[in-house]
Amino acid sequence: MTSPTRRNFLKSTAASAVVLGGVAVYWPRSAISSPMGGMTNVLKIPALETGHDEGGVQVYDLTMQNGVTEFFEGYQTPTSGINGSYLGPTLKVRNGAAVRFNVTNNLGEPSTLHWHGLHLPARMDGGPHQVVRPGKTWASEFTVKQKAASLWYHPHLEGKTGEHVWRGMAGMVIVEDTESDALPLPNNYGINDVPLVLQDRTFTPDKRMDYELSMRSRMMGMVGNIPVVNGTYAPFFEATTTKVRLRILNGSNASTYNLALDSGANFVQVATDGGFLEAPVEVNLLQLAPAERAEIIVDLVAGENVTLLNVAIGTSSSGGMGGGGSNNAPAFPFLEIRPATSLTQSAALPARLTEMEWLNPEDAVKTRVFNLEMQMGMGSGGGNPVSINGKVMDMARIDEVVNLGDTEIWELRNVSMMPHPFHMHDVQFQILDRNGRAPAATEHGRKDVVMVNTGETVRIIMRFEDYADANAPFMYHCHILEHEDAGMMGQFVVV
Ligand SMILES: [Cu+2]
Repeated sequence: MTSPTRRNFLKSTAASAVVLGGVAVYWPRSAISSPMGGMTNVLKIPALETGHDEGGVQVYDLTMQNGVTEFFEGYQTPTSGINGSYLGPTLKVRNGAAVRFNVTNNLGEPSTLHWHGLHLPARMDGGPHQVVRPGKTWASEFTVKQKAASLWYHPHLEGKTGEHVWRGMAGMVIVEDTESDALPLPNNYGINDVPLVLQDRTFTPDKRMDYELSMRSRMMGMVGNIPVVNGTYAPFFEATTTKVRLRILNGSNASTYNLALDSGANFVQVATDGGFLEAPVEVNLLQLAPAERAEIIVDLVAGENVTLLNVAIGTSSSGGMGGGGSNNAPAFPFLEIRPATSLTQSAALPARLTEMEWLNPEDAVKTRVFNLEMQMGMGSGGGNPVSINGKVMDMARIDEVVNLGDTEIWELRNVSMMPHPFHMHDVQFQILDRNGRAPAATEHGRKDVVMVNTGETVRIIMRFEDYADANAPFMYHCHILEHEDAGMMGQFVVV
């Protein structure tokens, strides 16, 4: 389905191209049509919620609710959000702070709210066991215990996560600490420190975004054909400083984005899923799988517009289905950045951002193997389309038991015909290697999602500190939400 588009780009004579890691990347400027004749809508910035103090606990009131959102002028699209009609506020928390998230469910149906990337007790995680019934409020209370990072939150109801996220329920979490306070990075929220929730949605002719799974989307995940950023269609952002920091979340259900600037210029990545890289990394292309985050710094020139694109990627070297098994989206613009004619000078980037404590494979007491599997022709055999180690998610089954304090290696083997973004709850991990090769600099940091490509074995290492509870499991799963909903998920407890 994507191959005709790719062929068109390959034939284009006006294409810019780079080769990165043996993969050719194209963004033919003339071929990218701006939606509806231009990027015409001001980028929405989610409200910043810093909570209020109740006896030393920072309290955040969050209400899951239904509403309508005007993506297209004159059309009221039914959606769901948190404290609003689509998406939710950005929650700012501090390392070391006691926090309480009061989650009220006004959806008229059960849901949950999961704190993706946060290190907390399993009972506070908002996973499929922490169902919030309609009309009820669930309090998630814990002490923030991790470094500065851009995290997020979204529903995690068994079998319904894809639909609930699709309707609009998601938001970002920003953790700050003394280290992030001290770094000379742009940190003026909404001005030069901008959250970008990247998503794609499919709209009907009357602009509803119905969640109806086809045979294809059951297998490949729900992929839309209209990009939205912070719930904004065809957005632009007016910048006033020479550097902007973009906190980017791939908030899609199933799409992998390959981000570049239309100028082909480099930008600087400063953070991965779980916080700062040790040092800034300069790139001109950044791949984000579903649920992955990155913070990047973009240099701007007064009066010169620059567009953040999703670019098309040629995957001729990849095995299986000629690369057609990937969910790489075709080329399109996400966001036009319009610098003012006069910009405030931003500080130079520091050479070092943080110090990582690198986990040593020799300290690992156990290696667990996770086979990521798909079965084609599910109609004939009646088997489940996706599984991990031959098993489909069972809420009543604990798959793995981990000992508190242990360092472990998890060996993720993709034996299926498409890439799977693997996510684990509880802790941030580090990538040891991909098929024996060291990870790229862009993912050499704290991670909670890792793309495992077809035929690839990715080894990750983590240490299980805190929060032992034999009766409350954490999840691990594919973050293509339709795979998760179909049971590509398992449970572990820390004891
Ligand atoms: Cu998957």
